[in-house]
Amino acid sequence: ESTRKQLINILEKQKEHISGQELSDQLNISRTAIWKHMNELKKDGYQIEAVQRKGYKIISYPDKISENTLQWGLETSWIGKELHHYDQVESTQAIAHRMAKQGKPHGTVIVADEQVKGKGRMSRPWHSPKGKGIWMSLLLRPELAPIQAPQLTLLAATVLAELISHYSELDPKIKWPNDILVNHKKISGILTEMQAEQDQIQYVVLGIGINVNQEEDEIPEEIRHKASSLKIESNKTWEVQTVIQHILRLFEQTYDQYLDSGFEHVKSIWEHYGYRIGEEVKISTMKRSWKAFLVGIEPDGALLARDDSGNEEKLYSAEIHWGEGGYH
Ligand code: BTX
Repeated sequence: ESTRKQLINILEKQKEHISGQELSDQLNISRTAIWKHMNELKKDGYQIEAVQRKGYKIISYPDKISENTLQWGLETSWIGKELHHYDQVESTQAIAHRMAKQGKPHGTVIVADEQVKGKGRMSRPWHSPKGKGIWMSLLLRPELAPIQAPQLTLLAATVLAELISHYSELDPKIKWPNDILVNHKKISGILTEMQAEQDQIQYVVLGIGINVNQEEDEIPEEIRHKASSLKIESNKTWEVQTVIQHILRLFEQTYDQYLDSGFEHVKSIWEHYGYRIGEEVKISTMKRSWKAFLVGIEPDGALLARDDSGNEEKLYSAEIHWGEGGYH
């Protein structure tokens, strides 16, 4: 761990001021070195109070996100070790693909404050206003077969649902395959893109978009009936940087566990949060229209449904009438 990171850790835990001498003892560096670190921290937006004979105390944290601030306090072992932050990009997906081709490592993270061409699935647009959300792509190089790729998307959705559930009173749901809904409205979407050969994934770019601090009038009018933000739903402002760090940590942990022990665990968490799982919905495909009981998900990412006569069917892209609320 870097001295800088240790220094921040100590300061964070401290309720009162801590003296330069004590810091230099704990970190085993000179007081001049402490002083230099303090100046660096101030430059990066930390407000630090220095009181004579008492010492230092953090008054406020930087609100401007940077590669440094994202990496300090990031408790991961492989994800985000290489991390790139941009003020404005077209899409973090495009950057991640470029970096993948340049050979950047598994676990590389791309974060932007704003996307001007954020994209959803099937070339739909993804609204990504400046500083209001998390617009992030993860570059992964899993040793998995291409047919397992959908599991990574489902895994990412469980990570987001778990976090929202842990850090708020909200009741997040995962709408198959991978939208996160709160109160029937979409607050997050996941876009997984893959480069693969016959039987081996070369790389996956996993894009995560989360509406964090938008107010109602900052959601485009045409989607306001079906989209929302963490702030709108929870009535509090979320610290984007901290949320990113939590996501990366929990993603790493869940991913490692998944590689170790398989999909079962992810599947059960997914089904726990699954929107309308265990309920009846209407489904219409080209062939027929029917009432389906949603059973759960399958290892290949399909949604498993059962009809009135007990026949089970795997759905991949059926038109599902989710009913109720704004979301259709
Ligand atoms: P999706 O195709 O499920 O959702 C796109 C649809 O959602 C749009 O057609 C629109 O109706 C609605 N929508 C657009 N913007 C928002 C928003 N901010 N909140 C809620 N609903 C919205 C979901 O695709 C996948 C989104 C992935 C976004 C990430 S951000 C980082 C990475 N970079 C990038 O360009 N995309 C991914």
